[in-house]
Amino acid sequence: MDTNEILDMIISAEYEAGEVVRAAHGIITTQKSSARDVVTEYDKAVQDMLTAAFREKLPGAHFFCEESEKEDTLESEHVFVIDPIDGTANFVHGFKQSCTSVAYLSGGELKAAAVYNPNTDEMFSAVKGGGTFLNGTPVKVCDGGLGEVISCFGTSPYYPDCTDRTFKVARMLFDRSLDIRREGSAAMDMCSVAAGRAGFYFEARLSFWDFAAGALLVSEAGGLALREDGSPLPLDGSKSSVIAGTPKAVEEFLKLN
Ligand code: LIP
Repeated sequence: MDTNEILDMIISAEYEAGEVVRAAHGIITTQKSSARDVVTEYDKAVQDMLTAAFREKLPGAHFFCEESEKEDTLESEHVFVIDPIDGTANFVHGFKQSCTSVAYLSGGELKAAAVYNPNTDEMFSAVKGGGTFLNGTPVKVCDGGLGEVISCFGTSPYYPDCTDRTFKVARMLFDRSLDIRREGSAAMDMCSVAAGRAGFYFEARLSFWDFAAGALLVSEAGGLALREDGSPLPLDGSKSSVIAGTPKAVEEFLKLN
């Protein structure tokens, strides 16, 4: 399978998983690291659907998923980084801003990504070097710097040690941007940047499965996705801060911090 065929496989599996999410009811949560950090049967069901679909077509594939053991095989030929439901709190509480996020790596490099929001039927996709698409239509980041855009931010609610930093940045973004938004899904925030809806996004700490797909979608749409100090995002599975936005907005942010 070439990268485009692998992306088609990811997209098809995400559409199928979206049917499960749309039909969700009587959602039961199980606490993980805190009352804010929960998992549902739907997270696990979607993850199992995706891994089964990918294993069927690529038996030697490896997985780095939110709801299972993390593998240290990110340098393998076929690796799928999966957040089955990004924005779990939104999903549990009925906010229609959650998605399934899958990034495909080969040899340690991001090669393809697809993020699907079943609530809005929006499929964001990209292969490296091929641009970013929303439901098959090309999208690009918007123009302008912080003063001309909406900025998004995440609150890293699983990490209380990030709270002070988060709201210091959020206040700076509010002062310098047209307005701010906290959508509740890192992957959807990065899709908003890729589609030109938002011009900047910040989150102080995320897991690899939260940002892997969004990073490729933003960069293929002409934006930048980096650590908050401007260094490249890690692709080794480690957690990281994330900034993503138009080149001008990112440049402004880096000068301010
Ligand atoms: C969530 C992110 C969100 C972040 C949360 C959490 P989950 O992912 O999308 O932006 O603020 O801490 O990481 O846990 O819903 O997959």
